[in-house]
Parts: sequence; structure tokens; C-alpha cells
Amino acid sequence: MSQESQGELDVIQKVEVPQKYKVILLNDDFTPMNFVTFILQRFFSKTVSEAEQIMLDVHKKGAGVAGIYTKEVAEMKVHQVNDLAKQNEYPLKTIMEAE
Ligand code: TYC
Repeated sequence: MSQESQGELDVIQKVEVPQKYKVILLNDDFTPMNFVTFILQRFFSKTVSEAEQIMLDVHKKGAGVAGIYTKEVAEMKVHQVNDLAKQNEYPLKTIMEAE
């Protein structure tokens, strides 16, 4: 005899996969290249060569993905990067975008 026919409620378990967000670096004409590679190493755990590659890609194409995170982590990274750029008086900006 099934559990249903015994009058029990069926429980449908839904596994919610959290939405991920891309943290995107935007190019500008003034932020020094070494500051951008530092940011990629410091906040996005990139190696020196990965950081240089991403920085050059952003420099050439205008934008690029620094990392992919849950909403709260992505928000924190955007804040940290934009704050540090501001403190250093560089126009560097990061934005986030749902994956
Ligand atoms: N375009 C900048 C320069 O020539 C370097 C740069 C790269 C700036 C990536 C921002 O997200 C950026 N100094």
C-alpha cells in the first residue's frame, strides 16, 4: 500500500540552485595596468599570469569576467574593488550580472 493511500501528504522536494553572478571588470583609459592585475590577484585569487591575461583582455575588448560568485559574494567583491579604486583615485569600475 502506498503512503498516499494511507492519507499522508506527498512532499515534493525542490532543490534550489542559487543564482550565480559574474563580476565584470570594465576598461577605462586611466587605471594603471598593474593596479588591475593587483586587483585580480588580491580579490579574485588569480595567479600573476592569469591576472595579466584577463587585464589585457579587458583592455582590448572593453570588459571581462573577473569571477563568478553567489549574489552576496559578488556584491562584496564589486564593493571592495570599486572602493579601493576610488581610494586610489582611479576610475576602475566593476559591475555584476546574473549568469
Ligand atoms: N586601459 C587601461 C590602460 O591602458 C588598463 C585597464 C585594463 C584599465 C583593464 C581597466 O579594467 C581595466 N592603462
